[in-house]
Amino acid sequence: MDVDALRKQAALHAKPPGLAFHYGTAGFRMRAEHLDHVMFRMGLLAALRSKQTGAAIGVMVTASHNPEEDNGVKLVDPLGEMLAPAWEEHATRLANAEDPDLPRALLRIVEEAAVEPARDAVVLIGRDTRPSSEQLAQAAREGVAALGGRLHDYGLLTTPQLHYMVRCRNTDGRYGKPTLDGYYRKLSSAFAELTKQASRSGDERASVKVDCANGIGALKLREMEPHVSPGLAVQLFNDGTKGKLNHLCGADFVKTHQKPPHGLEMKPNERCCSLDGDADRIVYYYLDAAGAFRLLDGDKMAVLMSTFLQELLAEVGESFSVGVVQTAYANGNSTRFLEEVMKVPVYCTKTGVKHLHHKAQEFDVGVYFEANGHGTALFSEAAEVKIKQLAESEDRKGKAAKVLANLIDLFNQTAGDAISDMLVIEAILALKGLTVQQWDALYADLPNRQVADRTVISTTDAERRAVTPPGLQEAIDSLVSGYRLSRAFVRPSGTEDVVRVYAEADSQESADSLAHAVSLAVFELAGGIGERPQPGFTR
Ligand code: 16G
Ligand code: MG
Repeated sequence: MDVDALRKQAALHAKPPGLAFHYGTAGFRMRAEHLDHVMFRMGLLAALRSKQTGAAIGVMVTASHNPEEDNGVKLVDPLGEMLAPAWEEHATRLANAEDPDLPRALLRIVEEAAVEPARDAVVLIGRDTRPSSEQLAQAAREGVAALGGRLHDYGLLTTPQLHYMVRCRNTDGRYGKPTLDGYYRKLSSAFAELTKQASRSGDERASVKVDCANGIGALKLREMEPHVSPGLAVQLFNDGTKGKLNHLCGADFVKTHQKPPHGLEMKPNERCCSLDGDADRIVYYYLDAAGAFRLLDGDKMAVLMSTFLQELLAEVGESFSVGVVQTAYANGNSTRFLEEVMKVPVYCTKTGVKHLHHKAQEFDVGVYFEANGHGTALFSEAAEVKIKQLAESEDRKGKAAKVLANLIDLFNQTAGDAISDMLVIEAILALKGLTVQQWDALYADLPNRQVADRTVISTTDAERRAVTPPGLQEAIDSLVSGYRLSRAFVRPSGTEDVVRVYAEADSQESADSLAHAVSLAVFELAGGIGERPQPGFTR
């Protein structure tokens, strides 16, 4: 390492004094103006990780569903997965090192992680549409170059597309071609194969309205549209030409407020969905005949997908292990339906895709979803090989295996992907001849409410029980016991400076009132700051 050259480069990306940085649930996130040095250093870190693994590493510049003024960065590991936990710690230390200590901080990582500094490094970079993203991507590129790494800059990409590119590059093309065209072709040909078998009444083409959160999803769906248009009409809204990113629209807005996004006109029974700002989350919704808004969130998607996969697996007749992975936010009725009606084993992990993904990898077929719409299905290599082999035969088993084989290609198995999930949902609805209402009717959601408070607490049992402060969990338990079909928990957010409060019960009034009572208990017992929680606020 040429320390003098590095110091000179780093001096162009000086660390602002007095701020602490943390590689959180999904990387670094904060106001864009504080991130220049973080980006440069994540370029350095990606180069080191690449030298250590001998594989291409991804750097994604995005702050997902957060406001347009924010930005962030996350690193993508060789198989398209989230960065390994030990490297999250390296990332945090590197981002916080004072400028004069930077070379030393780098050397410490080289030693602790046994990096071979002379090895080649390859780093793939992608960014979302935020105004700050291009300049921040440039800082990351300079970081990679400062350690002699080779760069492939993909420019504008959705987060899952970057995950896909990384995986393709590191698997000699077995996962697909590491180009946008490769991504569109892989997904659209699997989608076409699947929907070819669907028996829609008449020649009516399926159609879906998509709220793109004024983000990258709009650009990429527009590019993909010609590839899927024979089977699916995609109408784009909030495509970034007028509105502000994630403002009053997008998957996070729709899920937390439980109402439609601005900028999308719905007619009763039309199928609509919302992506988030980097297109790794999706939720569906519609207006019922009475004009009421109905949300189909990650739990509804998990149920539809796992039910369909289970039916196909039963026809194929192999004894693959199957598991569904959720978090504490999963609606209680979705978990009950999966366990009691579908008889699928359900597991609960901490919030954050990396935790769900990790758990889902334990199964031949693992479906994971956060209620907020982030998820996918994973297939073990053994299951994929077997299924693709069975798909060669022309009998009944072979037919089911063919559908499964196409689903394997349609799911983005690197992380949740709104575009891929949308195509999976559309394919399943078409194949099963289900309307959005029939899908919704698989089980009824328990009314629920999420609020936030600024306090300090710690949790256990997949974040479902509070350990500190003393007395808080007892207070929650006693409040919960006053409602029917109720459940509530609190946990510190891993991405924002708040504690999240979740409550569900037999009616919306009860869920709201329980959420408010629990947030008051949190505020009082956990040293809340600012105003006392008011009833009815949602964030
Ligand atoms: C991030 C996470 C998501 C999590 C959300 C809220 C990834 C890729 N994304 O978007 O999984 O649900 O933050 O987390 O991990 P929080 O409740 O800890 O703030
Ligand atoms: Mg996102």
